[in-house]
Amino acid sequence: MAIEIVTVPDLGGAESVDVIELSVAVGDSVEQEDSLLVLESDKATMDVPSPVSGVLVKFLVADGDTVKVGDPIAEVETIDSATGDAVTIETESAATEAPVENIEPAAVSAPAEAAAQPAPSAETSEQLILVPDIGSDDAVAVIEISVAVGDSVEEGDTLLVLESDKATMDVPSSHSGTVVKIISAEGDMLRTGDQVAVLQVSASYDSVAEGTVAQTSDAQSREADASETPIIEPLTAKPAPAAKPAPVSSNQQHDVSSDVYAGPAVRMLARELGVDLKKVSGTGPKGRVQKDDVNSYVKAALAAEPKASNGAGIPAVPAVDFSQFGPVDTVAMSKIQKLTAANMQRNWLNVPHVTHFDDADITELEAFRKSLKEEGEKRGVRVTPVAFLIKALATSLQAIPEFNRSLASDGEHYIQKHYCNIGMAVDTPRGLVVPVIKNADEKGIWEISADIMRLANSARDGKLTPAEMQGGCFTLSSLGAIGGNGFTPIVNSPEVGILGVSKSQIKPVWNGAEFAPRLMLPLCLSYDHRVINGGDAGRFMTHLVKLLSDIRYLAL
Ligand code: CAO
Repeated sequence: MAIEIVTVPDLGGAESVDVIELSVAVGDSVEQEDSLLVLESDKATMDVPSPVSGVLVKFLVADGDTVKVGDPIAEVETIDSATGDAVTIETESAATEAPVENIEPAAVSAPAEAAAQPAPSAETSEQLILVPDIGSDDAVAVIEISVAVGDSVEEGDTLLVLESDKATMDVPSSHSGTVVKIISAEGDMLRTGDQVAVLQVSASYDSVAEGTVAQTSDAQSREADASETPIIEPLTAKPAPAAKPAPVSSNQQHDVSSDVYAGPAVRMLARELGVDLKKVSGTGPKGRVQKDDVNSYVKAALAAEPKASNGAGIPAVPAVDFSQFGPVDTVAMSKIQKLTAANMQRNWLNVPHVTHFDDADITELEAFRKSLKEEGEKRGVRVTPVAFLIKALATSLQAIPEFNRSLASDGEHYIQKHYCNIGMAVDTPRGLVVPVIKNADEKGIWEISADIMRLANSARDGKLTPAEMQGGCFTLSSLGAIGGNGFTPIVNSPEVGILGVSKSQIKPVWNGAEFAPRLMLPLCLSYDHRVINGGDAGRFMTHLVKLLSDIRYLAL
């Protein structure tokens, strides 16, 4: 008898690791490099492969144990490499005591051939696979059926996966063969000994491997539905090593698309992360999927996500390495800038925008505004065109209440507001913020001007309270002090309109008799075309222009 003691290999610097999975059962035949168990450190998992082909005699560790380099972890009885004969191990199993002379000559002399290409006339029998000892009397749920009827499976391949409150476990096939019936379904609650599946197995293989146990052979009459045929209870003893067919090629092992070679810990991780294990390439022995494979898959998926979609199936702008063209810095965006970016994109994608343009003649307004300068200094208030714009907007919202609405979330109603708060975009070093001038319809120019100064200063000092930025009905974005002929502002949804204001300029305006120099203020009204139609927008803009061009109307 030749027993190989398997020890913990070099752990790559880790002092100790945990045993997180026993990948085979005592008595199982293993090929050289087959994973015996899985170890896990803080950083990685690793399979411990069998150094030899043979039969697992015993584990010297248990799931959950902590081990270090050189610790003995398993005993594997080797196969005589010169003859291919198994070195019989001492167990209580009748099957494992089967004398070598009971073995079919072909299986002994050319096991690989026998396994890979069974004789066409070989008889087959059915093998019922039961739930192994799950260490508890409680029923556990079937969370995954890992094979389909017609699939070829190798002994040890996972047929289905069970999950209790505490752990998941693979139910391995105790035989090699073809799945002819799956008895359990996903969601079933199973106990030790419950029926799982029926395999069609080679009778010659079984007569050798299982020795003393009778099998029903009916290869000629076998139909896919095994329910019509007697089912043979599985053997408890494991096949003698020599009787195990030589392993099929790795392609054959993985020619079944539904066959995922992964342990319970990996399956649990995949489920937690919502990963379909069939899409993960295994880098472990024989393509076994390991935790690192699942993690790499998730990382790759996350990295690829922006390329695939930008929220509405829109292709994202490709990333560019600008440093190839010249020196660059990567600067972190402020919280406000990130929020603004997200809001702008959301509003741009959600709102069908239309922008309506007009000019208001503010020659008289400016003359009046300038006349307020002295009194403003006494009051400590500076009056700019923005105060008149806010007052004119509030008045226009009352005249054309369609602009004081929001679309209800059901998309089938709108909310008509009976209050009038005007948001004012303020340019600050940290980014764009929009404080709200409350009840602007009830305030005069002095009060509105005081609000503008207070809120603009708070905004620039980063001292706005959330309440000062809430409740807006409509937004004003004034770039008049900066410049420009016009722009198309983005609606600050769920508001339905925003007024962009550009720099006023003296322009020649035809008065019916001649061109007269007038101070013209460019106005740009963007609106949500789901709520506002072009007629509403035209009426709103005309009303606004009238108020600004003749501020006496503001007093009415
Ligand atoms: N045309 C010409 N001059 C204008 C003007 C216009 N449309 N609007 C304002 N001005 C003048 C003012 O009269 C003032 O000049 P005086 O002192 O000689 O009277 C000067 O520009 C400076 O104004 P201000 O910016 O200090 O104050 P304001 O009331 O005009 O604007 C505020 C306040 C908060 C709206 C402004 O400072 C601001 O931040 N604007 C940027 C808004 C923005 O970023 N919008 C884009 C948002 S993204 O869509």
